[in-house]
Amino acid sequence: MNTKGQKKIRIAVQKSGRLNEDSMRMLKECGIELSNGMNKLKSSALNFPLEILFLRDDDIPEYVAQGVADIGIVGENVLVESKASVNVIERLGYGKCRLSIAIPKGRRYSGVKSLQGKRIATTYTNVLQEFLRKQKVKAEIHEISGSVEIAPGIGLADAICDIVSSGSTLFMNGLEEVETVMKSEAVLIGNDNLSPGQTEIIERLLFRIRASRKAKQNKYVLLNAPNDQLKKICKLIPGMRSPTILPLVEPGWSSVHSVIEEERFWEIIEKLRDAGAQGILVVPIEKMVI
Ligand code: PRT
Ligand code: ZN
Repeated sequence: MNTKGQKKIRIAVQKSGRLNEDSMRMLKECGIELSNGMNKLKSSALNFPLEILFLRDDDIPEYVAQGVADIGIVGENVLVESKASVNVIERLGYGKCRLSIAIPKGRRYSGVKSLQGKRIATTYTNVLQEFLRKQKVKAEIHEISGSVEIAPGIGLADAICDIVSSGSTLFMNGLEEVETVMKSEAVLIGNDNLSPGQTEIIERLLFRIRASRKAKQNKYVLLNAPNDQLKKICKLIPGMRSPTILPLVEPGWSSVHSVIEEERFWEIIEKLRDAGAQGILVVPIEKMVI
């Protein structure tokens, strides 16, 4: 399908499943309002040149490659398995999981060579094949489409290669993770034949996605500091450019405002307290444009 010159982009999103909710939340955080419910096959944005196609995740890479959709959101595991010719535009930071090989608990395992000649059940035959080739291991790959974790228990395979996130599915099926084949998260993919008009719309969307993600990774912090400690405190919270310092009515004290990274939150708060900061307030940030 030729989408060149269009002043609108079509994004493919998983219709239902693990990536649907987070993907729709991300679009909402980008200020995108939809014209109808999500039970339809497609939906148009009311305030952005965007149309959403709701599809099964396995179909998304190929539909984007063919230009049925211009961009799409899919797990990297599905993308790599599909071998579709698309570009990864942005890693989105949700839907994190790993594709791992697991064997029945207690079975002897002394490295990847232990898989030589074994039967491995998986939905991800391409990814597994490539992994085994790189490891120079020859094993029998059994393609099954669902409930991979029960394959060893019913004698269908010696090992499995499947998606793991918390590990509880493996645990409940008496399996033990022995190799990580790939790590995965949701990615925004794009057709490699987009018009300048479409690229511009995607850039606008990306700007919003990044601002929302950045906001989540940071917190706004306000605190009171004795003036003789200001230098030390400002060093701990340098912020986007530099912190804001406002004098308090009480002599010898100032209010300091800045931004800190969520990841280093506790470490920084402890150091701020040690440096004499008081009345520390930490506030979520809605959007962050640098
Ligand atoms: O219907 P459709 O084909 O669109 O969806 P699907 O059923 O094929 O996929 P879905 O919705 O299960 O997953 C979509 C994507 O979410 C995957 O391709 C991954 O990129 C990502 N993802 C993140 C996961 C998981 N976490 C996950 N835990 N996909 C699947 N699982 C399953 C896994 O297959 C196993 O059965 O959850 C189980 C393991 O989870 P834990 O927490 O017990 O380890
Ligand atoms: Zn699927």
